[in-house]
Amino acid sequence: MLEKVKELLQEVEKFVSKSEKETEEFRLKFLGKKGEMNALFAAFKRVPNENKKEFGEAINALKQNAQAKVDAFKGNFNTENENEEIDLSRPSSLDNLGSRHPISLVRNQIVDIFNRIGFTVSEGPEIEDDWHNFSALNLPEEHPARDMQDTFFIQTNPDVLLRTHTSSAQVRYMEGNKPPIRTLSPGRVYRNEAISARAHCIFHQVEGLYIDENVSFADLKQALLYFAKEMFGEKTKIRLRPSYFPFTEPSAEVDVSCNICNSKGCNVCKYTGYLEILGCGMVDPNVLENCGIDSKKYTGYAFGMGIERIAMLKYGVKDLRLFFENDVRFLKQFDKSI
Ligand code: 2NM
Repeated sequence: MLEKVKELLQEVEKFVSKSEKETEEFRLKFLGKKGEMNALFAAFKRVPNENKKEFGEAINALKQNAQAKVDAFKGNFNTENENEEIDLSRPSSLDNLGSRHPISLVRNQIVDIFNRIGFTVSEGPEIEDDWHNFSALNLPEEHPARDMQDTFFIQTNPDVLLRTHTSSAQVRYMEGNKPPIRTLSPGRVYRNEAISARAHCIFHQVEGLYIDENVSFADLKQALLYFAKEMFGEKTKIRLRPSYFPFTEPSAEVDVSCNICNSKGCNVCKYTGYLEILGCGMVDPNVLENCGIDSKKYTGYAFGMGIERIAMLKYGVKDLRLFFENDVRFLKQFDKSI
């Protein structure tokens, strides 16, 4: 008798259910009215007194284990598809796929375009020091960007700040690499600004840097024209206006032709036919020297753009705050491709 109980105990331990039907069959076999347990409890009465303790413990353990198995497997299977073969190699349902954030979509697109002409991505820390964010970039002591008004500093230490541009990553890249350099630094930047439809204290930039012998302003212009055509369409034209940045000389602001009105003038381009998309220039020799690059041998160009601004133009988004609120009704309108 005891042998039989031990065999059943082993059977219970080994049992793995593959369906709701198998679980029920198992339950009936052990715990059903005409099942093994009831038969064993009936047999218990005929067991000699001296064996009752051992036998009783064994059948109680068997019952508990059988019940535990039933509890573990019950309700684990979809009874509607009981007889269907399950194809484990089938791709899962795509119904609830999320979408990429528009800032990521535009950043990936910009990175892709510059990858094709030899630029590779180099990122840097968002928490920076004065040297990498300001001094190395030729920003004079009295420059307004250094002001508390514009930059988030760690209260107790003016040498710990949130980077105000991704150029700081490029300073780090120049310090650690020899020309030729072709690098692209996308990332989050911070400025102490009042939040509105057109400004935010946090936004995203992509900056590019190319350093080699004989790099010229014409090279810069050609690279930017290529970028504008890839980003906004083959017919796109660009226009450069003289400007000023502490880290480049000469410097320029770049406009692209408005493809909403074909440069005829509309309310998006404020009836100018052009939209400003980036700033650029030839890297100031002081910046090269600060980063350990011989400015007599090498020249370079650099450019920087705001990803939000390009995303607003590309998708017709009127309020920058939408990019930071993560309202799914906004986000689900964008590309589902990965
Ligand atoms: C801009 C405009 C002009 C720039 C300069 C550098 C560096 F690190 F090489 F000096 N990176 N990016 C740059 C130049 C950025 O953004 C509007």
